Amino acid sequence: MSTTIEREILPEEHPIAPYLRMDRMPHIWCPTCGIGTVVKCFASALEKSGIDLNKVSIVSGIGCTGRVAGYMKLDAFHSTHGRAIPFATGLKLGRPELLVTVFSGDGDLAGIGGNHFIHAARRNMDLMVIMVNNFIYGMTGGQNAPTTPLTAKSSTMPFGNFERPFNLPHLAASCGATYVARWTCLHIRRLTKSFEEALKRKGFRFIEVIAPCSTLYARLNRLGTGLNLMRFYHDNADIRHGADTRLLDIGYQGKITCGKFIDEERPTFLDMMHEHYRQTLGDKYKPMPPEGGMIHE
Ligand SMILES: Cc1ncc(C[n+]2csc(CCOP(=O)(O)OP(=O)(O)O)c2C)c(N)n1
Ligand code: SF4
Ligand SMILES: [Mg+2]
Repeated sequence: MSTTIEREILPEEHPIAPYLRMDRMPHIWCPTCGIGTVVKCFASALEKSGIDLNKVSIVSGIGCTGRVAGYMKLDAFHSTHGRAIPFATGLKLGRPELLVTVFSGDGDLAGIGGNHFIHAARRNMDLMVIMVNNFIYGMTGGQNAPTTPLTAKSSTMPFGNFERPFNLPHLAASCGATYVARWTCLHIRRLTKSFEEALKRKGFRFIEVIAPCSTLYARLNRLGTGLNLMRFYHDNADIRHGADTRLLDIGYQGKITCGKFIDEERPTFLDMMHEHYRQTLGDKYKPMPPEGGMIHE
């Protein structure tokens, strides 16, 4: 006799339903895709942090991951491909009291949006950037991304990739990011804790999450389903906090070094700007909008 308890789960019963636009469900993601897991961890971190959700906004670019902004019940902006960071930068400068998060894919943030990424890190722009790295352009058919590991197959590199991929934690750290971490979708508790930590910090915080794209990356490389990739993460993820970011390259089906690599304080773009104008203009400097103050209250 089956012991399964069958009952209807109402949308409002789901623990993260209050953080989602349930009227947009069902979502577009494939079975065993990793993006939903990252959303769950982010929602849990928001809940645990106790932050006023009216002060949190989320900006995405385009892609399967880019859909996140449309599904989260926050002030959300689904911007154009590669432009999540400049959009978020404008938002932060115009409304400095907001906690601005960016949630997008590896192609969006490191491919077409790569230039914006490096400059936001260089400026220590006060943004929390979550990148779902599935090693491929998922939404558009599995094209090679700047993260595709050497020799891995993609739809545009059917005989295997021969371009050297980015080591993104190293790119972010060497450009000036003040918080840098990497996890996989399997590390749900550590990832949630990292999100919580980053939500409470200032400056350019970058969290890379290695996630399965079961439909394209896994299929083109005959790696099985998302579950097989989760097993792979289990056997091959190596947690090394504070590891030298130069050593974090990811080879095809190789070890994935995870952990928190950078956590340091440095004045943000806005701190630097206010200080500079205060020094050069003295009393004539009237910050607009008021530093840290509410514009509409
Ligand atoms: C200017 C522009 N160029 C190209 C595209 C097509 N496009 C949409 S999503 C995407 C890739 C998304 O890849 P990634 O950011 O890794 O997201 P994923 O789907 O893997 O989550 C591309 C090339 C577009 N929408 N706009
Ligand atoms: S194509 Fe890949 S990244 Fe996009 S929803 Fe499907 S599994 Fe996820
Ligand atoms: Mg991708």
